[in-house]
Amino acid sequence: MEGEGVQSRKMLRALAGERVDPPPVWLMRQAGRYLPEYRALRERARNFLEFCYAPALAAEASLQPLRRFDLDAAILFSDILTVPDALGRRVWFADGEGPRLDPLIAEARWRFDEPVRAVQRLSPVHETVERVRSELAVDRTLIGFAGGPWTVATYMLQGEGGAKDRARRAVYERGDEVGELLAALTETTALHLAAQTKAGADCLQVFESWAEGLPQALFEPLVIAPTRRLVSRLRELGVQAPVIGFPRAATSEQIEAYARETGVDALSLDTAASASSLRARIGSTTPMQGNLDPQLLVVGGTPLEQGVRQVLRDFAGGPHIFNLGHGITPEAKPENVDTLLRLVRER
Ligand code: 1CP
Repeated sequence: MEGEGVQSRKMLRALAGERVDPPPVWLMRQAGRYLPEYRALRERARNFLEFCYAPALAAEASLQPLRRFDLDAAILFSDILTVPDALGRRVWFADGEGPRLDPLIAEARWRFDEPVRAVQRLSPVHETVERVRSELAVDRTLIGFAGGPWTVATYMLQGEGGAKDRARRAVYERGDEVGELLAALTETTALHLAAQTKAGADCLQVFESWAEGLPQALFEPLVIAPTRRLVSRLRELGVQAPVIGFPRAATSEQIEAYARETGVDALSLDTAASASSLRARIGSTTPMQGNLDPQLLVVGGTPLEQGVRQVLRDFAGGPHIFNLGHGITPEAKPENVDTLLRLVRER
């Protein structure tokens, strides 16, 4: 029926190639510390991973931004580092320092569990998806996600985010083992994403947050090939949901190759990328998401207004999902999100 059911999910229409006007909007890290209600909820779990594995709390965190703002989509509340945890690696979140893991590169023999067993451990995350879908309005899209294999591998290899120097060194020094790690991550991630769609996720985003700084010779084996395998494995598993790829801070040549060769259905662009010049390279039909500077949600005012208009102009050549170029920061002001929504939708 017109206006009801799945057809009314604007983000899915944009992902199917429709130029929806005004574009659907969601914001990376829309659930998070900039919201006082998130900070209160977060205190109810002993640590961050426990929070991610508590379906009632995680579902509430996913829904909080939609209770406050008229966003077109909810994103599962979880983290990309649940996958290494499920693979049996130790993961913890030091307050104010970001994630930490026991680094594989310090070990003579790399051990991690079987993908099928790992994904069973992620069942609380899949239950969160089910809970969010059951509470989410029928016209809102639900996004499932995981980290890209290389991005998650960098955390597993060197034990933290930031500079990937030691992870890259491992690629040169222990290439076969890195290949096995990427294969295990690709399979686990495919099973994890398939379970999310089975639980009710409408579309999927693959966060390749550490696609940056790779030499040309490594982008293909570390980013493109594992992503292509991930997407084809998803299709083999019967998953039809569209997949958005986010190759953050890759060069425009690399983003173009990623768009052409991995099989992703849509591209999420980071803050520095230019939608109009990428459109000139890869055509007007690929849905593109992005890419307002998250700092503008801290600053607000005229710079925010100019930034929103600039993004709308830059993405006007094809299907667009309005988003940030990277996650919201804890300093963002919630009232600036209201302003952003008003600016995107006013005509
Ligand atoms: O309690 C807290 O506020 C801890 C901060 C936090 C939050 C809110 C972390 C730790 N993870 C999350 C949730 C999260 N992580 C979501 C939830 C859904 C939403 O968007 O609202 C998502 C999609 C992620 C994905 C994620 N985690 C990425 C990819 C996106 C990106 O930012 O590039 C990455 C790289 C991570 C690792 C991670 N987990 C947490 C932090 C602070 C980080 C990044 C730190 C780093 O290594 O630089």
